[in-house]
Amino acid sequence: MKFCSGSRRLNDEGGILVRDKKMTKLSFITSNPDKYREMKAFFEENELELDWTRVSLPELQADTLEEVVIHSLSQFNGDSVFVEDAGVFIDALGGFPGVYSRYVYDTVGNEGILKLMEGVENRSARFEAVIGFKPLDGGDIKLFKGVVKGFVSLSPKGGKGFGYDPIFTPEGFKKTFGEDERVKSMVSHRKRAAEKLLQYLKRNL
Ligand code: ITT
Repeated sequence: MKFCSGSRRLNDEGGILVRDKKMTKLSFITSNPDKYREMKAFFEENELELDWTRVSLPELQADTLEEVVIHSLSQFNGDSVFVEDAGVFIDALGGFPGVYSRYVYDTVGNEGILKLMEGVENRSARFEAVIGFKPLDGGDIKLFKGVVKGFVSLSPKGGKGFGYDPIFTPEGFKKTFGEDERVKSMVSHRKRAAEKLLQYLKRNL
C-alpha cells in the first residue's frame, strides 16, 4: 500500500518514507458529483489527488449513517477507496430527515422541509457526514465522522452548493451554505470528516 503526499511516499514494505513523485491515489466512491468536487478540493488543499469511482450505491435503510457506510463499503473489494454518507438532522423534527435525507430531498425537497418547519421556532439542525475507509491490512472498516451545527433558514437562499445547502446556515455565520461556498469549505461536516481520514492516513500508512 502506498499513500502519497506531494513528493513524499509512504510504502508498507517496512513503512519507509521515500522521495518519489509517483502517486497512488485514493478513490472516492460516490454517485454525487458535488460531493466529489468538495472532497477533491479538500484533498488538493492538502496536496493530494483524489480519484472518483462514480457508482450509485444502493442505500441500506438503516438507523445510522455508520451502518449505511459499512454496508456500502462491504460491497467493494478494491483497495484505496472510501465512501461517505451524509444527512441533515433537524432537532425539532426528532432528527428527521437524518438517514433518510436522500429520499426526502428527492421527493419533497427543501420546500417540503420548510413546510414541515412552518411556525417552528427551534430551527437548530446539524449536518453529519461519516466516511468509511477499508484498511489494506484487512482490518475493520475505519469510520470518521464530521458534524457542523447550524439552523434551518426560513426560506431557501443562494444558488451555490447542492442539496440542503440553501436552507442551512452554520452556527456563527449569517449566510446559508448555498450563499457562501467558502464558508462551507471551511466548516462543513464533509471537511471535518475528511480531516480525520487524513490524520489517520498520515499516522498509519
Ligand atoms: P452517494 O450516496 O452516492 O455518495 P448521495 O447524493 O446519495 O450520494 P448522501 O446519501 O450522502 O449522498 O446524501 C443524502 C442527501 O443529503 C442527498 O440528497 C444530498 O443531496 C444531501 N446532502 C449530502 N451532503 C450534503 C451537503 O454537503 N450539503 C447539502 N446537502 C447534502
